[in-house]
Amino acid sequence: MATVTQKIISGHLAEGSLPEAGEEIALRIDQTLTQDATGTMAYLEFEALDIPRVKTELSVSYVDHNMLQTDFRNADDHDYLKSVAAKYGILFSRPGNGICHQVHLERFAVPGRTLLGSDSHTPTAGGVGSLAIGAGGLDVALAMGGKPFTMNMPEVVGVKLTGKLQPWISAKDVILELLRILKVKGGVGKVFEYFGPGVETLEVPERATITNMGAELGATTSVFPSDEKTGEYLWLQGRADSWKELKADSETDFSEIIELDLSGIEPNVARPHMPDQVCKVSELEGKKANQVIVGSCTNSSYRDLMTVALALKGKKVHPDVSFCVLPGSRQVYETLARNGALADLVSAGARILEAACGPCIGMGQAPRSGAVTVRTFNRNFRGRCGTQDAEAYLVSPETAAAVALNGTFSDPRKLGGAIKVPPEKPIIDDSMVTRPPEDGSLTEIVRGPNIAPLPELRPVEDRMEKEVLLKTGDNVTTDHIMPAGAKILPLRSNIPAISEYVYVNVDPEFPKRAKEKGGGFIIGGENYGQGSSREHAAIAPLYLGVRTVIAKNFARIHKANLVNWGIVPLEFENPSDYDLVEQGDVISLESLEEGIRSGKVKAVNKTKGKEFNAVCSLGGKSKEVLLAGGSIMHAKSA
Ligand code: MIC
Ligand code: SF4
Repeated sequence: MATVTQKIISGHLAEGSLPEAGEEIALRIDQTLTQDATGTMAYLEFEALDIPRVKTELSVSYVDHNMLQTDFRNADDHDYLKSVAAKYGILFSRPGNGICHQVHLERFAVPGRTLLGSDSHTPTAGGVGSLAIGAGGLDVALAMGGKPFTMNMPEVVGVKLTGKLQPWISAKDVILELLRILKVKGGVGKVFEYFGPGVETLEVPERATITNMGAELGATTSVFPSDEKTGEYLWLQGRADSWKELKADSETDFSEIIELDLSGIEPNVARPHMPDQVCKVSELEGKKANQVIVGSCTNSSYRDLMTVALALKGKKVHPDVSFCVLPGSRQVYETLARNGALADLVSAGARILEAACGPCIGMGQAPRSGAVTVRTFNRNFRGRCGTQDAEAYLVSPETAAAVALNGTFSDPRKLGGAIKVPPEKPIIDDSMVTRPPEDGSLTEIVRGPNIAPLPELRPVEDRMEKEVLLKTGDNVTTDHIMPAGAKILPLRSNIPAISEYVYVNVDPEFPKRAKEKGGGFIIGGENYGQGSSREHAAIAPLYLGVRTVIAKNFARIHKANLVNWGIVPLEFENPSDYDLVEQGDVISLESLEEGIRSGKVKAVNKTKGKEFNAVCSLGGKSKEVLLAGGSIMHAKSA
């Protein structure tokens, strides 16, 4: 008797049997995906491992983030990725083919298989019953090399769906409802597995919207069962052979059950500047909006864009609104183009962008200063849209259509008769996925001048005495630590250059101070490092000399990234000791090696003359990796 999650995990354990939640496990990985913004690092790391060809069933390298070609940098990186893919046996999804998660769901995700992706929204593939997990690039590089992925056995929370969504309400409203209840750290250490009679009322793209944004709960992943709807979706994609049925045996296998009646859900919106600041759209009725954007890996499926096209057909968007649409994949783009829906969107006044992440990661379409921007995306952290003082709101495609038409927040149910978009046979054309040659060994890797070598790595020092360079509050995101956007993203393959932007929107002096002081500590609150999987939020601070972060607790992927790069993640044993430390204090840690092994480190605040204990809560394998100075050092010493 087991849940879908437990079944997939037990079938993929590299050793032993299913342990208790919280214990370290090693999971065999069937598929990997990378995207360009994390991929350049992941492949530089893969090259460093010196393995001739990937050992996975399938590895795909996508180009979807760094798509603005304002100078040579991004284009050079694309060519680097293309050549690496050919050399090592990786499929290369060319720029223009779409957002990694949308394309992977359509073309490659398989029920019951494991997928590790260097992007936090990899769980999108959970929409077809794949166990899909986001990780740092180094973990993905190791998985491509055939190494199992180390993580803690998650608790499996069952989300029991009953009822049926009302017209004009959609999957985005469901996941926003969960975020309202559970908040951005409500899912740490958990997998959310959906079950119950409501499941069959949701099509795969809707399920994928929900699993995608489970990342915002901090969850390890989210997964739906694989049922007839999954079979139908895969059949429409010409992949009926990939289907197999997969469901939980009984409700009693879940560690906890959350019940959600779909019939009672209303249009929701996440207010600035966190995805869990959720209220009902009706509470904001009449508030003026300057920009509306439909797209991102959360809401860019054929179903979503078709819904918007039908809602806008024959109408015009409000003249005060800049309205943009980004299809999630070339498949969605072409299908809409051929069935006329694209013409309806253009005629309504939409600015159509290419199939990519685009404005979701601040790559263009930054709104005007002080703007209210309404997006179907998954993250609304301050400044992520490219405008520091803009207010970003997250909504469903239905609500986005209503706001675009009215120029103000308005309940989509007022748009009139219900719209239903049944699944349709899409245009299938994989010609923008380049397959690697049988033997890539002679392929020459193309390296532009923007590609810099990896920083120097060394084992953890036994004694550290340094200043606190920065003290942050709770829920600090990796967008705070290592911002993205059109100016900074092109530096992803150049650590010395990108390190100049660490914490720049929080404290512009941070990089200079860190260098002047020869490195130091960062003190964090709860859920430190939530959000994206970008390992640059570990590597760039490391380059500036940050070798220990002491926080109340950490988000999963960021903590793993710190360990992978030999940065010590410590947690205050007594959370109130956080108050004992201020920026500028000198902290000393003695006998760190022994402390990491035993799990407890004694810290002395020399400035305040106070002592406190810090916990190093890591499994045995992770401790070894950390002490060696990170995964690359560990792999080399093996
Ligand atoms: C994001 O949505 O923040 C990103 C950009 O896709 C990141 C990856 C990255 O920083 O490259 C993510 O979600 O992991
Ligand atoms: Fe791209 Fe945005 Fe999805 Fe990240 S959240 S993968 S930036 S579309």
